[in-house]
Amino acid sequence: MPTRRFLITAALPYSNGRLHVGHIAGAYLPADIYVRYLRATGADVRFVCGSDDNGVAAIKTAREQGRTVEELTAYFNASQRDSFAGLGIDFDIYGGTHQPEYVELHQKISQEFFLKIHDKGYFTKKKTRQLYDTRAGQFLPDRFVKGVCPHCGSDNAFGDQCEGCGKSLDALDLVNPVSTMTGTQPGPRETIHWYLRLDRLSQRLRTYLESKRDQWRSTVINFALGQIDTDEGLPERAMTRDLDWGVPVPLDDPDAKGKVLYVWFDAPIGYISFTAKLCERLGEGWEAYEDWWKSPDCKIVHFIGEDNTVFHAITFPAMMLATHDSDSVTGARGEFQITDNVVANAFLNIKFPGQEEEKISKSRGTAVWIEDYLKTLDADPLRYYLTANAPEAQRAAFDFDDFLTRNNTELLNALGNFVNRTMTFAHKYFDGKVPHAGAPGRVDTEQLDRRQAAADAVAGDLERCRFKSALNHMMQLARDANGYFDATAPFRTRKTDMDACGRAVNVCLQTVRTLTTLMAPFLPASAARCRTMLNLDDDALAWTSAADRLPDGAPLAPPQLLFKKLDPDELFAE
Ligand code: B3M
Ligand code: ZN
Repeated sequence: MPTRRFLITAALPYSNGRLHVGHIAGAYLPADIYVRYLRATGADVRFVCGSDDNGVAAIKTAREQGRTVEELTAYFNASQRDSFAGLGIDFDIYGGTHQPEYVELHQKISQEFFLKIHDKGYFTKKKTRQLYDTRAGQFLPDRFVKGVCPHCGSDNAFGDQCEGCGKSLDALDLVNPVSTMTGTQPGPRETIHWYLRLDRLSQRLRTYLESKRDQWRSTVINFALGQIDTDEGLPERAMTRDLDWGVPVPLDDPDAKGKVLYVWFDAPIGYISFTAKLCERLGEGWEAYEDWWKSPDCKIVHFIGEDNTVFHAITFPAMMLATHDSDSVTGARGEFQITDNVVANAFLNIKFPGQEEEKISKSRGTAVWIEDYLKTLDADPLRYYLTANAPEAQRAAFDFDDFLTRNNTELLNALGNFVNRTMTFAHKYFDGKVPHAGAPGRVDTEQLDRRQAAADAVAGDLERCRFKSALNHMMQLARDANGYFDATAPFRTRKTDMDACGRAVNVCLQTVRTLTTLMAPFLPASAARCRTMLNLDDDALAWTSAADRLPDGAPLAPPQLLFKKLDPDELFAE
Protein backbone atom coordinates (compact mmCIF):
# COMPACT_ATOMS: atom_id res chain seq x y z
CA MET A 1 0.00 0.00 0.00
CA PRO A 2 1.38 3.44 -0.84
CA THR A 3 1.92 5.69 2.17
CA ARG A 4 -1.14 7.76 2.94
CA ARG A 5 -0.53 11.50 3.11
CA PHE A 6 -2.44 14.07 5.11
CA LEU A 7 -2.26 17.79 5.68
CA ILE A 8 -4.13 18.46 8.89
CA THR A 9 -5.07 21.92 10.08
CA ALA A 10 -6.62 23.20 13.29
CA ALA A 11 -8.40 26.58 13.20
CA LEU A 12 -6.06 29.51 13.69
CA PRO A 13 -6.99 31.09 17.03
CA TYR A 14 -7.34 34.87 17.12
CA SER A 15 -4.29 36.13 18.98
CA ASN A 16 -6.29 38.42 21.20
CA GLY A 17 -6.87 36.26 24.25
CA ARG A 18 -6.02 33.14 26.20
CA LEU A 19 -7.21 29.66 25.33
CA HIS A 20 -9.89 27.90 27.34
CA VAL A 21 -11.28 24.37 27.43
CA GLY A 22 -13.91 25.19 24.79
CA HIS A 23 -11.25 25.96 22.19
CA ILE A 24 -9.39 22.74 22.98
CA ALA A 25 -12.48 20.53 22.85
CA GLY A 26 -13.68 22.19 19.66
CA ALA A 27 -10.78 21.78 17.29
CA TYR A 28 -7.30 21.22 18.69
CA LEU A 29 -7.60 18.07 20.72
CA PRO A 30 -9.50 16.05 18.10
CA ALA A 31 -6.98 17.22 15.48
CA ASP A 32 -4.07 16.13 17.64
CA ILE A 33 -5.62 12.73 18.34
CA TYR A 34 -6.25 12.23 14.64
CA VAL A 35 -2.67 13.16 13.75
CA ARG A 36 -1.17 10.88 16.39
CA TYR A 37 -3.34 8.04 15.20
CA LEU A 38 -2.57 8.58 11.51
CA ARG A 39 1.15 8.62 12.26
CA ALA A 40 0.80 5.36 14.18
CA THR A 41 -0.68 3.83 11.03
CA GLY A 42 2.40 4.89 9.09
CA ALA A 43 0.85 7.87 7.32
CA ASP A 44 2.94 10.86 6.31
CA VAL A 45 1.32 13.80 8.09
CA ARG A 46 1.90 17.52 8.48
CA PHE A 47 0.02 19.22 11.28
CA VAL A 48 -0.28 22.95 10.85
CA CYS A 49 -1.58 25.76 13.03
CA GLY A 50 -0.75 29.30 14.15
CA SER A 51 -2.44 32.50 15.15
CA ASP A 52 -4.94 34.56 13.18
CA ASP A 53 -3.43 37.98 13.81
CA ASN A 54 -5.19 40.09 11.21
CA GLY A 55 -8.65 41.54 11.19
CA VAL A 56 -10.78 43.44 13.62
CA ALA A 57 -10.54 41.04 16.59
CA ALA A 58 -6.92 41.96 17.29
CA ILE A 59 -7.30 45.66 16.46
CA LYS A 60 -10.23 45.96 18.82
CA THR A 61 -8.60 44.22 21.77
CA ALA A 62 -5.35 46.12 21.27
CA ARG A 63 -7.29 49.39 21.47
CA GLU A 64 -9.15 48.30 24.57
CA GLN A 65 -5.90 47.30 26.27
CA GLY A 66 -3.89 50.29 25.08
CA ARG A 67 -1.27 48.14 23.36
CA THR A 68 -0.09 48.01 19.78
CA VAL A 69 -1.55 45.23 17.66
CA GLU A 70 1.96 43.88 17.13
CA GLU A 71 2.55 43.66 20.88
CA LEU A 72 -0.82 42.11 21.60
CA THR A 73 -0.66 39.44 18.92
CA ALA A 74 2.96 38.53 19.71
CA TYR A 75 2.03 38.11 23.36
CA PHE A 76 -0.97 35.87 22.73
CA ASN A 77 0.70 33.95 19.93
CA ALA A 78 3.33 32.89 22.49
CA SER A 79 0.85 32.25 25.29
CA GLN A 80 -1.35 30.11 23.07
CA ARG A 81 1.66 28.20 21.81
CA ASP A 82 2.61 27.39 25.43
CA SER A 83 -0.92 26.26 26.28
CA PHE A 84 -1.00 23.89 23.31
CA ALA A 85 2.43 22.50 24.15
CA GLY A 86 1.40 21.98 27.78
CA LEU A 87 -1.54 19.88 26.63
CA GLY A 88 0.64 17.78 24.34
CA ILE A 89 -0.98 19.24 21.23
CA ASP A 90 1.97 18.84 19.01
CA PHE A 91 1.89 20.90 15.81
CA ASP A 92 4.67 20.62 13.28
CA ILE A 93 4.57 24.38 13.03
CA TYR A 94 2.82 27.12 14.96
CA GLY A 95 2.91 30.23 12.80
CA GLY A 96 1.08 33.54 12.94
CA THR A 97 -0.34 35.51 10.02
CA HIS A 98 1.30 38.72 11.21
CA GLN A 99 4.20 37.42 13.30
CA PRO A 100 7.63 38.69 12.21
CA GLU A 101 8.92 35.30 11.15
CA TYR A 102 5.87 34.47 9.06
CA VAL A 103 4.31 37.67 7.82
CA GLU A 104 6.39 38.08 4.67
CA LEU A 105 5.67 34.65 3.22
CA HIS A 106 2.06 34.85 4.39
CA GLN A 107 1.47 38.13 2.61
CA LYS A 108 3.18 36.93 -0.54
CA ILE A 109 1.13 33.74 -0.79
CA SER A 110 -2.11 35.52 0.15
CA GLN A 111 -1.54 38.22 -2.41
CA GLU A 112 -0.70 35.73 -5.14
CA PHE A 113 -3.85 33.84 -4.26
CA PHE A 114 -5.90 37.03 -4.56
CA LEU A 115 -4.30 37.93 -7.88
CA LYS A 116 -4.93 34.49 -9.30
CA ILE A 117 -8.64 34.80 -8.52
CA HIS A 118 -8.60 38.33 -9.90
CA ASP A 119 -7.04 37.09 -13.16
CA LYS A 120 -9.65 34.37 -13.41
CA GLY A 121 -12.36 37.01 -13.27
CA TYR A 122 -13.96 35.84 -10.04
CA PHE A 123 -13.85 39.26 -8.38
CA THR A 124 -16.07 42.21 -9.17
CA LYS A 125 -14.92 45.62 -8.15
CA LYS A 126 -17.94 47.46 -6.83
CA LYS A 127 -18.75 50.88 -5.53
CA THR A 128 -20.78 50.09 -2.43
CA ARG A 129 -21.89 51.62 0.79
CA GLN A 130 -20.46 50.51 4.12
CA LEU A 131 -21.30 51.50 7.66
CA TYR A 132 -19.23 54.45 8.82
CA ASP A 133 -18.72 55.73 12.35
CA THR A 134 -18.37 59.50 12.20
CA ARG A 135 -17.22 59.78 15.81
CA ALA A 136 -14.40 57.26 15.26
CA GLY A 137 -13.80 58.61 11.77
CA GLN A 138 -13.68 55.18 10.13
CA PHE A 139 -15.58 52.41 8.39
CA LEU A 140 -16.96 49.62 10.56
CA PRO A 141 -16.26 46.22 9.09
CA ASP A 142 -16.89 42.90 10.84
CA ARG A 143 -16.67 42.96 14.63
CA PHE A 144 -16.64 46.74 14.69
CA VAL A 145 -20.41 46.62 14.25
CA LYS A 146 -23.06 44.64 16.03
CA GLY A 147 -26.79 44.34 15.44
CA VAL A 148 -29.74 42.06 14.93
CA CYS A 149 -29.42 39.22 12.41
CA PRO A 150 -31.71 39.61 9.39
CA HIS A 151 -31.98 35.80 9.12
CA CYS A 152 -32.62 34.53 12.64
CA GLY A 153 -33.27 37.65 14.72
CA SER A 154 -30.41 37.00 17.14
CA ASP A 155 -28.99 40.22 18.60
CA ASN A 156 -25.58 38.61 18.59
CA ALA A 157 -24.76 39.37 14.97
CA PHE A 158 -21.57 41.08 13.83
CA GLY A 159 -20.80 42.78 10.52
CA ASP A 160 -19.64 39.58 8.82
CA GLN A 161 -21.28 36.72 10.70
CA CYS A 162 -24.17 35.98 13.01
CA GLU A 163 -23.17 34.12 16.15
CA GLY A 164 -26.73 32.90 16.50
CA CYS A 165 -27.22 31.03 13.23
CA GLY A 166 -23.64 30.97 11.89
CA LYS A 167 -24.53 32.56 8.54
CA SER A 168 -22.19 34.98 6.92
CA LEU A 169 -23.57 38.50 6.61
CA ASP A 170 -23.12 41.83 4.95
CA ALA A 171 -22.92 44.54 7.61
CA LEU A 172 -25.45 46.64 5.69
CA ASP A 173 -28.11 43.99 6.26
CA LEU A 174 -27.85 44.19 10.06
CA VAL A 175 -30.94 45.49 11.79
CA ASN A 176 -30.25 48.32 14.27
CA PRO A 177 -26.47 48.36 13.80
CA VAL A 178 -24.36 49.85 16.58
CA SER A 179 -20.67 50.68 16.47
CA THR A 180 -18.75 48.51 18.95
CA MET A 181 -16.13 51.23 19.00
CA THR A 182 -18.16 54.21 20.14
CA GLY A 183 -21.64 52.80 20.78
CA THR A 184 -23.09 55.23 18.25
CA GLN A 185 -25.33 54.39 15.34
CA PRO A 186 -23.33 54.28 12.12
CA GLY A 187 -24.55 55.42 8.73
CA PRO A 188 -23.70 54.23 5.22
CA ARG A 189 -20.93 55.89 3.25
CA GLU A 190 -19.53 55.12 -0.19
CA THR A 191 -16.43 53.02 -0.71
CA ILE A 192 -15.04 50.48 -3.16
CA HIS A 193 -14.48 46.77 -2.58
CA TRP A 194 -13.69 43.52 -4.39
CA TYR A 195 -16.42 40.91 -4.19
CA LEU A 196 -15.90 37.18 -4.66
CA ARG A 197 -18.43 35.80 -7.18
CA LEU A 198 -19.73 33.02 -4.97
CA ASP A 199 -22.84 33.01 -7.13
CA ARG A 200 -20.79 31.85 -10.13
CA LEU A 201 -19.07 29.17 -8.05
CA SER A 202 -22.23 27.71 -6.46
CA GLN A 203 -22.74 24.98 -9.01
CA ARG A 204 -19.27 23.50 -8.65
CA LEU A 205 -19.44 23.98 -4.93
CA ARG A 206 -22.71 22.12 -4.74
CA THR A 207 -21.36 19.18 -6.76
CA TYR A 208 -18.36 19.04 -4.45
CA LEU A 209 -20.50 19.20 -1.30
CA GLU A 210 -22.93 16.58 -2.62
CA SER A 211 -19.99 14.20 -2.99
CA LYS A 212 -19.28 14.66 0.74
CA ARG A 213 -22.75 13.75 1.99
CA ASP A 214 -21.80 10.35 3.41
CA GLN A 215 -18.34 11.29 4.59
CA TRP A 216 -18.80 14.53 6.55
CA ARG A 217 -20.56 14.91 9.85
CA SER A 218 -24.20 15.60 9.19
CA THR A 219 -24.13 18.89 11.10
CA VAL A 220 -21.43 20.22 8.78
CA ILE A 221 -22.75 18.95 5.46
CA ASN A 222 -26.33 19.96 6.21
CA PHE A 223 -25.29 23.45 7.19
CA ALA A 224 -23.14 23.85 4.08
CA LEU A 225 -25.73 22.54 1.63
CA GLY A 226 -28.33 24.68 3.39
CA GLN A 227 -26.31 27.78 2.52
CA ILE A 228 -26.39 26.92 -1.17
CA ASP A 229 -29.90 25.56 -1.46
CA THR A 230 -31.71 28.81 -0.92
CA ASP A 231 -33.76 30.75 -3.44
CA GLU A 232 -31.17 33.50 -3.62
CA GLY A 233 -28.20 31.06 -3.85
CA LEU A 234 -24.87 32.32 -2.61
CA PRO A 235 -24.44 36.10 -2.63
CA GLU A 236 -21.23 37.85 -3.66
CA ARG A 237 -19.08 38.66 -0.64
CA ALA A 238 -16.58 41.50 -0.20
CA MET A 239 -13.05 40.15 0.26
CA THR A 240 -11.43 43.51 1.00
CA ARG A 241 -11.74 45.92 3.91
CA ASP A 242 -11.07 49.55 4.83
CA LEU A 243 -8.50 48.86 7.54
CA ASP A 244 -4.82 49.51 8.02
CA TRP A 245 -3.89 46.18 9.65
CA GLY A 246 -3.78 43.06 7.51
CA VAL A 247 -2.54 41.98 4.10
CA PRO A 248 -2.52 44.95 1.68
CA VAL A 249 -4.69 44.52 -1.42
CA PRO A 250 -2.10 43.73 -4.11
CA LEU A 251 -3.63 45.71 -6.96
CA ASP A 252 -2.06 48.52 -8.87
CA ASP A 253 -5.24 50.50 -8.63
CA PRO A 254 -5.65 53.78 -6.74
CA ASP A 255 -8.96 52.47 -5.38
CA ALA A 256 -7.11 49.65 -3.61
CA LYS A 257 -5.00 52.07 -1.63
CA GLY A 258 -5.32 51.80 2.15
CA LYS A 259 -7.30 48.57 1.91
CA VAL A 260 -6.48 45.10 3.17
CA LEU A 261 -7.80 41.62 2.48
CA TYR A 262 -10.75 40.44 4.57
CA VAL A 263 -9.42 38.44 7.51
CA TRP A 264 -11.42 35.39 6.47
CA PHE A 265 -9.75 35.59 3.08
CA ASP A 266 -6.19 35.57 4.39
CA ALA A 267 -6.63 33.42 7.51
CA PRO A 268 -7.25 30.07 5.77
CA ILE A 269 -4.35 30.90 3.45
CA GLY A 270 -2.38 30.91 6.72
CA TYR A 271 -2.68 27.12 6.63
CA ILE A 272 -0.89 27.24 3.28
CA SER A 273 1.73 29.83 4.18
CA PHE A 274 2.62 28.03 7.44
CA THR A 275 2.97 24.80 5.48
CA ALA A 276 5.32 26.68 3.15
CA LYS A 277 7.32 27.96 6.13
CA LEU A 278 7.53 24.45 7.51
CA CYS A 279 8.83 23.14 4.18
CA GLU A 280 11.41 25.92 4.18
CA ARG A 281 12.48 24.99 7.72
CA LEU A 282 12.83 21.37 6.75
CA GLY A 283 15.17 22.40 3.95
CA GLU A 284 12.74 21.52 1.17
CA GLY A 285 12.26 25.12 0.01
CA TRP A 286 8.98 26.93 0.71
CA GLU A 287 7.54 26.06 -2.70
CA ALA A 288 7.39 22.44 -1.60
CA TYR A 289 4.05 23.32 0.03
CA GLU A 290 2.56 22.53 -3.37
CA ASP A 291 3.38 18.92 -2.78
CA TRP A 292 0.84 18.99 0.05
CA TRP A 293 -1.74 21.44 -1.23
CA LYS A 294 -1.77 20.72 -4.94
CA SER A 295 -1.35 16.98 -4.98
CA PRO A 296 -4.44 14.77 -5.28
CA ASP A 297 -2.82 12.04 -3.18
CA CYS A 298 -2.65 14.25 -0.10
CA LYS A 299 -5.82 14.64 1.93
CA ILE A 300 -6.52 18.02 3.49
CA VAL A 301 -8.57 17.92 6.67
CA HIS A 302 -9.67 20.97 8.67
CA PHE A 303 -10.58 20.76 12.36
CA ILE A 304 -12.72 23.67 13.51
CA GLY A 305 -15.34 24.89 15.95
CA GLU A 306 -18.88 24.97 14.59
CA ASP A 307 -18.95 28.77 14.21
CA ASN A 308 -16.23 28.51 11.56
CA THR A 309 -18.17 26.12 9.34
CA VAL A 310 -19.32 28.57 6.70
CA PHE A 311 -15.77 29.74 6.05
CA HIS A 312 -14.28 26.24 5.77
CA ALA A 313 -17.11 24.49 3.95
CA ILE A 314 -18.11 27.34 1.62
CA THR A 315 -15.75 30.34 1.40
CA PHE A 316 -12.37 28.61 1.41
CA PRO A 317 -13.37 25.83 -1.03
CA ALA A 318 -14.88 28.54 -3.25
CA MET A 319 -11.63 30.51 -3.11
CA MET A 320 -9.71 27.41 -4.14
CA LEU A 321 -12.11 26.63 -6.97
CA ALA A 322 -11.74 30.22 -8.19
CA THR A 323 -8.00 29.68 -8.71
CA HIS A 324 -8.48 26.64 -10.95
CA ASP A 325 -7.87 26.45 -14.66
CA SER A 326 -9.82 23.23 -14.92
CA ASP A 327 -13.49 22.96 -14.07
CA SER A 328 -12.78 20.00 -11.82
CA VAL A 329 -14.73 20.15 -8.58
CA THR A 330 -11.82 18.98 -6.44
CA GLY A 331 -8.78 20.30 -8.28
CA ALA A 332 -6.60 18.69 -10.93
CA ARG A 333 -2.97 17.82 -10.12
CA GLY A 334 -1.08 21.08 -9.74
CA GLU A 335 -4.18 22.99 -8.64
CA PHE A 336 -5.28 23.64 -5.07
CA GLN A 337 -7.01 20.53 -3.78
CA ILE A 338 -10.36 21.04 -2.14
CA THR A 339 -10.67 19.92 1.43
CA ASP A 340 -11.28 16.24 1.98
CA ASN A 341 -13.03 16.75 5.30
CA VAL A 342 -14.17 19.55 7.57
CA VAL A 343 -14.51 18.22 11.10
CA ALA A 344 -16.44 20.60 13.33
CA ASN A 345 -17.38 20.25 16.97
CA ALA A 346 -20.12 22.20 18.68
CA PHE A 347 -19.52 24.64 21.52
CA LEU A 348 -18.73 23.60 25.03
CA ASN A 349 -20.70 25.15 27.86
CA ILE A 350 -19.53 25.18 31.43
CA LYS A 351 -21.07 24.01 34.67
CA PHE A 352 -19.64 25.07 37.99
CA PRO A 353 -20.58 22.97 41.05
CA GLY A 354 -23.99 23.86 42.36
CA GLN A 355 -24.70 26.22 39.47
CA GLU A 356 -26.64 26.10 36.23
CA GLU A 357 -24.91 25.20 32.98
CA GLU A 358 -23.91 28.39 31.16
CA LYS A 359 -21.98 29.62 28.15
CA ILE A 360 -18.23 30.04 28.38
CA SER A 361 -17.66 33.77 28.52
CA LYS A 362 -14.46 35.71 28.63
CA SER A 363 -16.13 38.85 29.93
CA ARG A 364 -18.06 37.11 32.70
CA GLY A 365 -14.99 35.03 33.55
CA THR A 366 -16.90 31.77 33.18
CA ALA A 367 -14.16 29.65 31.65
CA VAL A 368 -11.41 27.22 32.53
CA TRP A 369 -8.24 28.75 31.16
CA ILE A 370 -5.61 26.30 29.97
CA GLU A 371 -2.82 28.34 31.53
CA ASP A 372 -4.48 28.06 34.93
CA TYR A 373 -5.37 24.41 34.54
CA LEU A 374 -1.80 23.46 33.71
CA LYS A 375 -0.43 25.15 36.83
CA THR A 376 -1.65 22.30 38.99
CA LEU A 377 -3.00 19.51 36.81
CA ASP A 378 -1.70 17.11 34.16
CA ALA A 379 -2.69 17.25 30.51
CA ASP A 380 -3.99 13.71 30.12
CA PRO A 381 -6.97 13.92 32.51
CA LEU A 382 -8.21 16.97 30.60
CA ARG A 383 -7.58 15.28 27.26
CA TYR A 384 -9.52 12.32 28.53
CA TYR A 385 -12.46 14.31 29.81
CA LEU A 386 -12.75 16.55 26.76
CA THR A 387 -12.78 13.50 24.49
CA ALA A 388 -15.10 11.34 26.58
CA ASN A 389 -17.44 14.31 26.76
CA ALA A 390 -16.71 15.80 23.33
CA PRO A 391 -19.33 18.06 21.73
CA GLU A 392 -19.22 16.00 18.53
CA ALA A 393 -22.86 15.96 17.57
CA GLN A 394 -24.21 18.62 19.91
CA ARG A 395 -23.24 20.95 22.68
CA ALA A 396 -21.76 19.45 25.82
CA ALA A 397 -20.68 21.04 29.07
CA PHE A 398 -17.47 21.08 31.03
CA ASP A 399 -18.96 19.97 34.32
CA PHE A 400 -16.55 20.13 37.24
CA ASP A 401 -18.26 17.34 39.19
CA ASP A 402 -18.27 15.12 36.12
CA PHE A 403 -14.62 15.88 35.39
CA LEU A 404 -13.73 14.79 38.88
CA THR A 405 -15.89 11.68 38.84
CA ARG A 406 -14.63 10.53 35.47
CA ASN A 407 -11.04 11.09 36.50
CA ASN A 408 -11.44 9.13 39.71
CA THR A 409 -13.63 6.31 38.42
CA GLU A 410 -12.83 5.82 34.74
CA LEU A 411 -9.28 6.99 34.31
CA LEU A 412 -7.95 6.06 37.72
CA ASN A 413 -10.07 3.05 38.70
CA ALA A 414 -10.47 1.40 35.34
CA LEU A 415 -7.41 2.21 33.25
CA GLY A 416 -4.81 3.33 35.80
CA ASN A 417 -5.63 0.66 38.30
CA PHE A 418 -5.49 -2.15 35.77
CA VAL A 419 -2.09 -1.11 34.53
CA ASN A 420 -0.84 -0.54 38.04
CA ARG A 421 -1.94 -3.81 39.53
CA THR A 422 -0.59 -5.74 36.57
CA MET A 423 2.82 -4.06 36.75
CA THR A 424 3.02 -4.33 40.52
CA PHE A 425 2.19 -8.00 40.38
CA ALA A 426 4.82 -8.74 37.77
CA HIS A 427 7.42 -7.01 39.90
CA LYS A 428 6.43 -8.50 43.18
CA TYR A 429 5.96 -12.10 42.17
CA PHE A 430 7.74 -12.54 38.86
CA ASP A 431 10.98 -10.73 39.41
CA GLY A 432 10.07 -7.83 37.12
CA LYS A 433 9.85 -10.09 34.08
CA VAL A 434 7.03 -11.23 31.80
CA PRO A 435 5.95 -14.60 33.29
CA HIS A 436 5.60 -17.66 31.08
CA ALA A 437 2.48 -17.65 28.96
CA GLY A 438 1.96 -21.39 29.34
CA ALA A 439 -1.06 -23.01 27.68
CA PRO A 440 -3.92 -20.54 27.53
CA GLY A 441 -7.41 -21.60 28.55
CA ARG A 442 -10.67 -20.28 27.12
CA VAL A 443 -10.85 -17.12 29.26
CA ASP A 444 -7.22 -16.32 28.49
CA THR A 445 -7.75 -16.65 24.76
CA GLU A 446 -10.86 -14.56 24.97
CA GLN A 447 -8.99 -11.77 26.68
CA LEU A 448 -6.05 -12.04 24.26
CA ASP A 449 -8.43 -11.84 21.31
CA ARG A 450 -10.07 -8.75 22.66
CA ARG A 451 -6.86 -6.86 22.01
CA GLN A 452 -6.90 -7.01 18.23
CA ALA A 453 -10.65 -6.51 18.20
CA ALA A 454 -10.24 -3.34 20.29
CA ALA A 455 -7.43 -2.08 18.05
CA ASP A 456 -9.69 -2.56 15.02
CA ALA A 457 -12.67 -0.91 16.68
CA VAL A 458 -10.64 2.12 17.81
CA ALA A 459 -9.11 2.44 14.33
CA GLY A 460 -12.49 2.14 12.64
CA ASP A 461 -13.81 5.03 14.68
CA LEU A 462 -10.72 7.19 14.38
CA GLU A 463 -10.72 6.80 10.60
CA ARG A 464 -14.19 8.36 10.68
CA CYS A 465 -13.25 11.02 13.24
CA ARG A 466 -15.51 9.50 15.90
CA PHE A 467 -13.23 10.28 18.78
CA LYS A 468 -15.62 9.79 21.62
CA SER A 469 -16.61 6.32 20.50
CA ALA A 470 -12.98 5.42 19.76
CA LEU A 471 -11.98 6.35 23.29
CA ASN A 472 -14.80 4.26 24.62
CA HIS A 473 -13.51 1.17 22.78
CA MET A 474 -10.07 1.70 24.30
CA MET A 475 -11.62 2.02 27.76
CA GLN A 476 -13.76 -1.05 27.20
CA LEU A 477 -10.59 -3.06 26.72
CA ALA A 478 -9.37 -1.78 30.10
CA ARG A 479 -12.70 -2.58 31.76
CA ASP A 480 -12.73 -6.09 30.28
CA ALA A 481 -9.16 -6.55 31.40
CA ASN A 482 -10.09 -5.63 34.95
CA GLY A 483 -12.86 -8.21 34.73
CA TYR A 484 -10.34 -10.77 33.52
CA PHE A 485 -7.96 -9.91 36.36
CA ASP A 486 -10.73 -10.32 38.93
CA ALA A 487 -11.95 -13.57 37.37
CA THR A 488 -8.56 -15.24 37.10
CA ALA A 489 -7.60 -13.83 40.51
CA PRO A 490 -3.79 -13.98 40.38
CA PHE A 491 -3.85 -12.56 43.93
CA ARG A 492 -5.31 -15.92 44.98
CA THR A 493 -3.55 -18.31 42.59
CA ARG A 494 -0.16 -16.97 43.61
CA LYS A 495 -0.60 -18.97 46.79
CA THR A 496 -2.03 -22.08 45.11
CA ASP A 497 -0.99 -22.36 41.45
CA MET A 498 1.97 -20.30 40.34
CA ASP A 499 1.57 -21.42 36.68
CA ALA A 500 -2.00 -20.19 36.54
CA CYS A 501 -0.93 -17.00 38.25
CA GLY A 502 1.86 -16.47 35.69
CA ARG A 503 -0.50 -17.14 32.81
CA ALA A 504 -2.97 -14.52 34.02
CA VAL A 505 -0.29 -11.92 34.63
CA ASN A 506 1.12 -12.66 31.19
CA VAL A 507 -2.26 -12.03 29.57
CA CYS A 508 -2.66 -8.82 31.57
CA LEU A 509 0.75 -7.61 30.47
CA GLN A 510 -0.14 -8.38 26.85
CA THR A 511 -3.22 -6.26 27.37
CA VAL A 512 -1.21 -3.39 28.86
CA ARG A 513 0.97 -3.63 25.79
CA THR A 514 -2.05 -3.20 23.52
CA LEU A 515 -3.49 -0.44 25.67
CA THR A 516 -0.21 1.43 25.33
CA THR A 517 -0.68 1.73 21.57
CA LEU A 518 -4.40 2.40 21.79
CA MET A 519 -4.17 5.08 24.45
CA ALA A 520 -1.30 6.92 22.77
CA PRO A 521 -3.40 9.19 20.51
CA PHE A 522 -5.62 10.22 23.42
CA LEU A 523 -3.26 10.14 26.39
CA PRO A 524 0.26 10.55 25.03
CA ALA A 525 2.03 11.17 28.34
CA SER A 526 0.45 8.13 29.96
CA ALA A 527 1.26 5.99 26.93
CA ALA A 528 4.87 7.11 27.17
CA ARG A 529 4.96 5.93 30.79
CA CYS A 530 3.53 2.56 29.82
CA ARG A 531 6.06 2.28 27.07
CA THR A 532 8.86 2.89 29.56
CA MET A 533 7.43 0.32 31.99
CA LEU A 534 7.25 -2.29 29.23
CA ASN A 535 10.63 -1.38 27.76
CA LEU A 536 9.13 -0.84 24.32
CA ASP A 537 10.77 1.27 21.66
CA ASP A 538 9.10 3.87 19.45
CA ASP A 539 8.19 1.43 16.70
CA ALA A 540 6.17 -0.60 19.14
CA LEU A 541 3.54 2.11 18.96
CA ALA A 542 2.79 1.32 15.32
CA TRP A 543 -0.88 0.45 15.05
CA THR A 544 -0.14 -2.83 13.29
CA SER A 545 1.91 -3.93 16.32
CA ALA A 546 -0.84 -3.15 18.82
CA ALA A 547 -1.60 -6.81 19.48
CA ASP A 548 2.00 -8.04 19.32
CA ARG A 549 3.13 -10.23 22.20
CA LEU A 550 5.70 -9.41 24.81
CA PRO A 551 8.04 -12.40 24.87
CA ASP A 552 8.24 -14.62 27.95
CA GLY A 553 10.93 -13.41 30.30
CA ALA A 554 11.16 -9.88 28.85
CA PRO A 555 12.37 -7.49 31.56
CA LEU A 556 10.04 -4.75 32.79
CA ALA A 557 10.90 -1.35 34.23
CA PRO A 558 9.57 -0.33 37.66
CA PRO A 559 5.87 0.56 37.85
CA GLN A 560 4.85 4.23 37.69
CA LEU A 561 1.46 5.60 38.52
CA LEU A 562 -0.45 6.91 35.51
CA PHE A 563 -3.12 9.03 37.17
CA LYS A 564 -3.76 10.85 40.42
CA LYS A 565 -6.91 10.94 42.46
CA LEU A 566 -8.41 14.41 42.33
CA ASP A 567 -9.70 15.88 45.51
CA PRO A 568 -12.82 18.07 45.18
CA ASP A 569 -11.69 20.47 47.88
CA GLU A 570 -8.43 21.13 46.13
CA LEU A 571 -9.98 21.35 42.68
CA PHE A 572 -12.81 23.64 43.64
CA ALA A 573 -10.52 25.90 45.64
CA GLU A 574 -8.95 26.86 42.31
N1 B3M B 1 -9.64 32.95 13.88
C1 B3M B 1 -11.93 32.20 14.23
C2 B3M B 1 -12.12 31.78 15.60
O1 B3M B 1 -11.21 31.66 16.40
C3 B3M B 1 -10.65 32.02 13.61
C4 B3M B 1 -10.38 30.85 12.80
C5 B3M B 1 -9.59 31.08 11.59
S1 B3M B 1 -9.28 29.59 10.80
C6 B3M B 1 -8.64 29.99 9.31
O2 B3M B 1 -13.28 31.61 15.84
ZN1 ZN C 1 -28.55 34.72 12.56
